[in-house]
Amino acid sequence: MRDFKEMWEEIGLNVELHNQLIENMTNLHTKMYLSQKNRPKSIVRFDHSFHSSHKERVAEVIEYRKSGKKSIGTFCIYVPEEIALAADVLPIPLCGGTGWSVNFADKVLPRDICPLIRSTFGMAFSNTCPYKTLKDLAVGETTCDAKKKTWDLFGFYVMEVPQMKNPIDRELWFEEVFKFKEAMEGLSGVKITPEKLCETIKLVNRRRKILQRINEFRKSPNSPISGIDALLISQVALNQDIHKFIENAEALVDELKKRAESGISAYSNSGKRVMIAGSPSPMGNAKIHWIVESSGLQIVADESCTGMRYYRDLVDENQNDIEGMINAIADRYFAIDCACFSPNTERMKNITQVVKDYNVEGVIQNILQFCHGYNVEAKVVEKTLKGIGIPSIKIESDYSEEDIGQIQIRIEAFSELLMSA
Ligand code: BJ8
Repeated sequence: MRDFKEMWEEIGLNVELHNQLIENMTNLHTKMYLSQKNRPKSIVRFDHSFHSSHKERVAEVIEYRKSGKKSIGTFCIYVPEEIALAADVLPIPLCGGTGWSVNFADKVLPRDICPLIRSTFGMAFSNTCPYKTLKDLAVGETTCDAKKKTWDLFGFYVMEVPQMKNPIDRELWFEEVFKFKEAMEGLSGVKITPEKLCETIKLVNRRRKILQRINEFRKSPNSPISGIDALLISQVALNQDIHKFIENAEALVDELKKRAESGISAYSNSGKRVMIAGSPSPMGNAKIHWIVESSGLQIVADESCTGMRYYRDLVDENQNDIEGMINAIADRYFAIDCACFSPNTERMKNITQVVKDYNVEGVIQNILQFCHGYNVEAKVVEKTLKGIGIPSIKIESDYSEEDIGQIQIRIEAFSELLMSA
């Protein structure tokens, strides 16, 4: 097995602290993922990708950059990957999901902001994020207040995401996407051609389509894949080399097809079908998914940016010139229904549709602590669900393990309520 110590030292990591982080991630993976009884065999490819995110994947990024190619760090699914890739710029998602790193952020950021931001910057400040020095530009966006003020602090490039969905907002967004294209060309010195952009639009769509196919299986009464494993796949999708991910995901689809035909379920119980909705769960965070499924419920849909919000919509592939393509990209990203939009009626329509399509019997709103957008919007989600006869529960939590017991009690009570409904 390759020893990565030298590589970590070369990119400036604090190897001692980084070893602690790796140990923490390994323990989490063993406890939450490997403890499942009936996983598809090809899921080991994704287990491997989880572990390689600070090892082989880092080596790949270093290799990529050796030829002078550029990379950017991103924190949100509003950053159009197609455009970066078309300029030969590699996007690397940097959202932190580990509770281990949150306290390291406290020397610069307030404690009462969401754990996703604290974890991300905690890794950066403790020199345990391998991608900290492997990017030429950090690309932030004006979604929530905590994020946009943090980008200011560090002087990041910022895309202005409008907060409403009127025609004037769509115009602003198109300009932002166009400016981003110019920024990527400026960074890499590579002019984006219609041919190249068309190619990367199709490539990123392929990743979304394969995620759609994997998640289609969850509509079955005997889902061949668990909700926590579906989360793992989504997390890996954003981290792994896109071609490798598609190859691994295709192998998984073949296996899921066979399992579905033979009626092999990932679950040994017949728990109620639930959806997780709300804040994202970046790699390293699977706490709520794990509690929910180990309490006997089946997560059949995930309405978050580490779920269907990432793969639901595709970019139109039928445009011939750059302007048409940028417009198509802008439209696709403008359809994202993040809670930073007000009003967010699209999200309510989408949730209602998913409940129907996936035969969802109950919804768990997973709200990261201090994520005011999703937290306040939870009332509207609850009302929407009530209107269609679907019970829901809101869980507000961070990345720590302290509240696991308390959440377990609430989820078990919710499960009983669904059983008696
Ligand atoms: S499109 S959800 S990835 S902004 S959890 S940092 S919102 S306080 S991550 Fe997000 Fe883009 Fe929206 Fe998705 Fe703020 Fe909430 Fe923290 Fe968040």
